[in-house]
Amino acid sequence: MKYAANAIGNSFACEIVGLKLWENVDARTVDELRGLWSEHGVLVFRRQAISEHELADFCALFGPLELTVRRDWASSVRPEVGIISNLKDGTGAPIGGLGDGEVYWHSDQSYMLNPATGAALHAVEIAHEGGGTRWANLAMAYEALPPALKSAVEGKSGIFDYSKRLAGYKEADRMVPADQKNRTPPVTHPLVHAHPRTGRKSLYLDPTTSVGIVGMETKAANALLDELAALATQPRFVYQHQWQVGDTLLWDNGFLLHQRDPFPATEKRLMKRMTMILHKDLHMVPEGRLAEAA
Ligand SMILES: O=C(O)CCC(=O)C(=O)O
Repeated sequence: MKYAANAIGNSFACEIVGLKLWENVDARTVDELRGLWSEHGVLVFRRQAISEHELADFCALFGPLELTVRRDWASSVRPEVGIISNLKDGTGAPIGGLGDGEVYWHSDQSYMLNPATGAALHAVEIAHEGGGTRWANLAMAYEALPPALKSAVEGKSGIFDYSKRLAGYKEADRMVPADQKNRTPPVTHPLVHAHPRTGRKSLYLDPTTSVGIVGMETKAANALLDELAALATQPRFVYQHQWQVGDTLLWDNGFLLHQRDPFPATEKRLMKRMTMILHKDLHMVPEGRLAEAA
């Protein structure tokens, strides 16, 4: 299929021009897109007028779709689609999750043993003030680490705990039921991992869930994790997306963090969100162990 892949400004993100996601995307193109996704981390497809089924079917070309953990955020049309919005229905109940607040730098599912690392957002309604989303490239950050920091993280595993993220959430909207918490005991993932095909190395971090480093004293570990997160989210490693209605954006949580700015409650923002289980032989998927076994 014919399309162009253009770098967005000076950033690492890439815009794919010329594909209509509601048409059949052939296997060869999927393979090429997978390669571009692995290289760039963020792929942007603009002006996509697609239904939830078309969005879900496109995303499923890259890996099995995960049902959103928050069943109350799931679309009634296609349950794998999650609704991210501050809008309310006719009874005043939220139609989806995450409200209008800031969403701190994080990597989705870092607290899971086997995180589903593929993600997509499709913009249906956007905020005209605030509500911008940024991605930080942890492969670029790894490459730029001073040698002392590179050797400090080499061979180390971080400890990731969902309870930390929950403690940071202020809105009832973001609270997760106790049974979900019980299903997510602390896990470990290597702080450095490599792409299975290209060998490119990346950090794997999540400031909203990381609580330590295996075999390191907690205070020193957290100081190191804070230093790495501050370094990795410097503007030179960050792409800020300028949302337009119809944007469909894929990102890879295996080597990216993301963050969202708050926006005024008077704005109306509606995003459709997908999660894909990417295969570890094709993508950078962090290896997991239960923390108590580490
Ligand atoms: O609303 C956004 O732009 C980002 C939402 C987000 O952080 C997520 O879906 O994980």
